[in-house]
Amino acid sequence: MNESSLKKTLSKLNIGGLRYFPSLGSTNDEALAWAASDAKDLSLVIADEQTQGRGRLDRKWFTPKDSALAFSLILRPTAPLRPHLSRTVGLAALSIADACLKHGLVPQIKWPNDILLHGKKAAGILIETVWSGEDVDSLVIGIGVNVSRTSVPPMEMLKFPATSIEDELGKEPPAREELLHDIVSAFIAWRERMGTDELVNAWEEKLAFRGEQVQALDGGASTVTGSVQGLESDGSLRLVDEHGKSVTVRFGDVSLRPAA
Ligand code: BT5
Repeated sequence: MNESSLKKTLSKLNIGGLRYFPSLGSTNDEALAWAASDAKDLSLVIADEQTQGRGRLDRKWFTPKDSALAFSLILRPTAPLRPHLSRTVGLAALSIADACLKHGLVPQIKWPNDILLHGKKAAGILIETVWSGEDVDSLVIGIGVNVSRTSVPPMEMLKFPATSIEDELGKEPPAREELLHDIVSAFIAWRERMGTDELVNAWEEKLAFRGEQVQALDGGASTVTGSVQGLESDGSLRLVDEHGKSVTVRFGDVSLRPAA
C-alpha cells in the first residue's frame, strides 16, 4: 500500500482525511490523537504494520508487515446518530461481514467484537471514545483483519482459534486495498441505517452460536451461561439461562466461549 494508491482506491467514498503509515504503534492511538484535534468525520488512519496493536484491555493485536488490514475510522456523531451509538460495534461488524460475503466467504459475528470464518477469528474491532465533558466528541473504530496467512498469530498467543481470509478462501486473497474499500463503503451505507431495525436484524442474523450454549466471561470472576437468543435493540446480547430466564449481557469486556 502507499498513500497515493490508497487515495485513488478511496476517492469515490468521500472520507474525511487519510493518514497512511508503513509502520506505526497503533492506528487507534494515532486516530485518538487526531480525533482530539481537528480530524473530520470519517477520517482514516491505516498502517501496513503495527508494532503496538491493541485489543480490548490492552491485549496485544498481532499485525505483521504487509499481511493484514489495520485501520481506524473516526466517527463524529451527528444528533440523529447519538441515541444509537451503542450499535457502533454492530455497524463495524456488519461492514466487515459484508466485505467477506462479497468475496465468497461466510462470516459470523461473535458478539461483541469478533468476525469468525469457519468458527475461527479472522477480524477484531476495538472502539474507543474521545469525550467532551459528558458527551461523546468522537468514536475511534479500530479494525484488524487477517488477510494473508502470515497475519495469523502463533497459537501460544491465542485463547480462541484464528484464521485468515487466505486460509479460508484456499487461494490468493483479494488485495488489502480492495477489502478496505469494501469495508469502508459498507460502513458508510450501514451508517445511514444506524437507527433502523434493519441494522439490528442483519446483525442478529449473523450472530455466531445462535441457539447454542455459551459462557459469557466478563474478565473477572463472573460468568453467565445460557443459549444465544438474539440482540436487544441497543445491541446487548440476550441469552436464556438453564432456568429458562432471559439474561441480558451488556457490553464491556465480555468474551463468549462455547459452553462445555
Ligand atoms: C480485539 O480485541 O479483537 C480488537 C482488535 C482490534 C485491532 C485493531 S487493528 C487497528 C486498530 N489499532 C489497534 O491498535 N487496534 C485496532 P480482543 O477481543 O481483546 O482480542 C484480543 C485477543 O485476540 C488477543 O489477546 C489475542 O488472543 C487475539 N489476537 C491477537 N491478534 C490476533 C489476530 N491477528 N487474529 C486473531 N486473533 C488475534
